[in-house]
Amino acid sequence: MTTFIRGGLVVGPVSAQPLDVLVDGERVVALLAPGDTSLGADLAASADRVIDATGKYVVPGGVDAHTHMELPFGGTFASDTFETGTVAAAHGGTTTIIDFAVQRTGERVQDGLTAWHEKAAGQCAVDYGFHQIIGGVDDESLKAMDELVDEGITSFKLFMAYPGVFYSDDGQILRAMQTASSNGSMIMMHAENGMAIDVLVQQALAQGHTDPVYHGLTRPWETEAEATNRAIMLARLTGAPLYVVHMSAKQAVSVLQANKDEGWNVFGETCPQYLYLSLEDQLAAPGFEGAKWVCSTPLRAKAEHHQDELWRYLRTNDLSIVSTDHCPFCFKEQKELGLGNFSKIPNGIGSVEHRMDLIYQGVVDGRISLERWVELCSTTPARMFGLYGRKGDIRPGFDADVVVYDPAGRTEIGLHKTHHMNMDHSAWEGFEIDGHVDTVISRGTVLVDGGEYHGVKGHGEYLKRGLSQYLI
Ligand code: DUC
Ligand code: ZN
Ligand code: ZN
Repeated sequence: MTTFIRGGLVVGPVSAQPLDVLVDGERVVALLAPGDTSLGADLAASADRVIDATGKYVVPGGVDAHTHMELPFGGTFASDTFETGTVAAAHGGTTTIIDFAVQRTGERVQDGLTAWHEKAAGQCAVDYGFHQIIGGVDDESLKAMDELVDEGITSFKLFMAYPGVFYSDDGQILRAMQTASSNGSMIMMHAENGMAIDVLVQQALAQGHTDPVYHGLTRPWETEAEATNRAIMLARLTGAPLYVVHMSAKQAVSVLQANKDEGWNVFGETCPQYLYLSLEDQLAAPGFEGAKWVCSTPLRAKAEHHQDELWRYLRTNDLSIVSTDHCPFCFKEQKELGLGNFSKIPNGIGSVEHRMDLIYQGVVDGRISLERWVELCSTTPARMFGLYGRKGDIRPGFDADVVVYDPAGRTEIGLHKTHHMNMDHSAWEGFEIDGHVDTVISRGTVLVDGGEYHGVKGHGEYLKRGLSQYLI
């Protein structure tokens, strides 16, 4: 089966060029300048399928390096399964996800990983890999880290937050980093000072402050900046590469920037919610409505001016990646677990469907270039997590994961508009994007065309990842 995508502007991380793309089976086989007849006089006539991309961008499928399908959290589970979440991802032009397998405290790492394989196998619309959450650092889990690298799981998430749940203390973090340093893997860090936050939470509740906005007020930027600095210092001590997830505080990124500038392998990710949503406009919404936007790190105050700085850090590559931290919960019966006590609201926002659009809006708004959009959403996540060569670019030999994006189109986000995530609300209700995902191709198979879904359950394959291809 050959596919010929003609007439579009092929956008990569460094250039945007008018090129035709020839796909054979699951792979890209050639990029051809318009009029190039070296592979045949009329490829449009000989190809099995022709996609006309005239006036459109042809971009590598999105790589969302941070999702949580079915994550157990706060007495419930994230509401998207691998099936529903990857269908939603496909609609939004994301053709690869990297989800977090979970070792709960007291559980064996390998058992947690096996459970994740069982949840995902045969269910996914798009390709998927795993990071591993280490919920209990001990001799056995450190040994498992070495074994997992051989199984294509080359990054491990630790938590400085959530004492009693996923939390690791500094000694445990140091030991895990030493292991990562010796086996070449990446430590991913949830950098918030969980011990300090827990005290602030208890004090707020004791004063009768139960509304969702207190989730943000009890996790001030200092708790993120302090933990980020501590994580970086421990990484420097051990030589482990460090990737700080879901960064929302400009002060935390500033610490990261200083250490990057010194040449350390420390990297940062932010998420669409921190670029567009705020404590005042969403988290402090009347009544219990703000629960929809309870996530950690929290949405920050507009008054503190984080968003412009985060966009700037995306431009300067002090932040390297935009992922979603997709962790959806329904309002009814899930977010409502925290009625009368904000600390019981399950943490998370669903965005896997909207990342490519939301960050493209940054191109329209003049905040980032077209090439940087591709680099942040596809190329760097692929390189950071050992998938480059297959994912993250449109080049001969790469998987034919391609999105035809229409800059003249429009996307209205909302529960009754564009919404395939398994949630009873959209955190992005009312957002409008000056662009549109037209066609989505995964390994040569058309998943979405003109809004119509053609994918099949189980098309998505497990990706055994290599070590990071982004280290200095
Ligand atoms: N943050 C969230 O918002 N949800 C899941 C876990 C996390 O760290
Ligand atoms: Zn986290
Ligand atoms: Zn997360």
